Amino acid sequence: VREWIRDYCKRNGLLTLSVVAVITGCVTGYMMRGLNLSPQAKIYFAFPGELLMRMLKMLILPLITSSLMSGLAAMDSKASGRMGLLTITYYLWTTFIAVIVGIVLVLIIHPGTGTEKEGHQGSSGPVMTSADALLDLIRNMIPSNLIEATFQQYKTDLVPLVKSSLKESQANYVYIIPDNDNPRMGHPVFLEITPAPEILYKIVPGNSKQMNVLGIVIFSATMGLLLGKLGERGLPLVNVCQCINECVMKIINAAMWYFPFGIIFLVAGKILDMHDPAILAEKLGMYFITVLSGLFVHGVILLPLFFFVLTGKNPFSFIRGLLQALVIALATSSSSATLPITMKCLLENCHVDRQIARFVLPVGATINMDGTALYEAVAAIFIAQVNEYELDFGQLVTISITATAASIGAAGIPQAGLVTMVIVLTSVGLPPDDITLIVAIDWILDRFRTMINVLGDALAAGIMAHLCKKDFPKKTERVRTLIDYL
Ligand code: DAS
Repeated sequence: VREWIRDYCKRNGLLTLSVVAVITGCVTGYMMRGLNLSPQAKIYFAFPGELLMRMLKMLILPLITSSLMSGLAAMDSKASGRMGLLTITYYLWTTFIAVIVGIVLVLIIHPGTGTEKEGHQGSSGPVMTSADALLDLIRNMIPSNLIEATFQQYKTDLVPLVKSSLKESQANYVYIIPDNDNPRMGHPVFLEITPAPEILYKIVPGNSKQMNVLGIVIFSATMGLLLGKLGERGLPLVNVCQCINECVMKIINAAMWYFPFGIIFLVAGKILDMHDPAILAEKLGMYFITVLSGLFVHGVILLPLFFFVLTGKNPFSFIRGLLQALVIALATSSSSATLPITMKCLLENCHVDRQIARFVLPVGATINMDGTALYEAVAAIFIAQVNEYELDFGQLVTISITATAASIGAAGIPQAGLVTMVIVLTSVGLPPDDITLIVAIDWILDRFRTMINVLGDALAAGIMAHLCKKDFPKKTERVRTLIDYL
């Protein structure tokens, strides 16, 4: 028995602790809601969880740049070019399939009928149009400052300023764009002001320069490919990147023992902030079920099916090796922040080729978001149904394309998918401020769609590792078949 316990703790100790931590966080959060803590006390209580998020975010820039630069430089350009094409094709294909699943389900379940919009007024603030969002998406591909580009914790000093200016307008939700140098393109955030006795507020970071991990990926991938072409001359920098990559993975191993502790406070802090569940159940129950069932169909049926068809291996034994990453994705609702753990699970539990994991994962964490694409399509059609606005077939096609594009632009940070949804809504003439109908429960759905995002990236790495093994030439026929298939 002692042997078994020791072996179990070695293999699944951290995972078990993390799952127990999520459950403990939920229970603690619900139990503490009765204490009616002050906003300040809530911030202090959630502090260990904030440390966890900062630890993970600290690792993203070194991990993405060192993985991509050393991974791509070490590959011969023909192989990495073909693998890149295969990976991008697969990502686009699975994201589009996720959107179709979402559209079919929301048209069958029809959650938006009979949902009156009582107590919902449009926002009175400036609204970011889809053109703004699209421009912001392209802008994010060329980061003006790589270091600043990764993450910025949103400053909460904005809220007192906004609260004072909001009382007279009494708008339920307001878009605030506090960025002075470029007000229309800066940092749109959603402030959720519920007409409760005291004002409850939540800041959802907008789609803006603090989120262009996409730019870092493009920069690092380009550098990696160019380094590979330099041959001998590029080796010193490739070695530096490999050393950084190894060190980052060691830091992750050390930091991981803090995660269960941080998860408890991260989850409990979110539950403390949550609105009265009764309000949610009354308005958005069916919508919530529609999104979750779409994510289930895509994540538990379709993605494993693709994995089995393309590799011939059992997808669920592969997924078992990813459980730690999926729990972190659930706890942090950030696929970029989960990236270090996903990388560790792929290399150590799933034994995916390091070179392939280093390329497929960082690219996937920024542009491959099946869960987000599905969610944005469902949310847009739900909002149309609430507005009794009949969408024709052409508009459904538009939604499927814009939801795919918007998910590519969404960064892997909490509730980023909520912001890029502006593109989807305005593409079919829906009022973007109707996002406010779903903001209240977005933070819960965000966790589940982030899990599917992470799962999609990791399964893609497993598929590419199978198809793009070292003996490339022998697999050419197989690769050809896959591209035809996709
Ligand atoms: N939370 C995002 C992620 O990290 C997904 C989203 O916001 O839709 O993948």
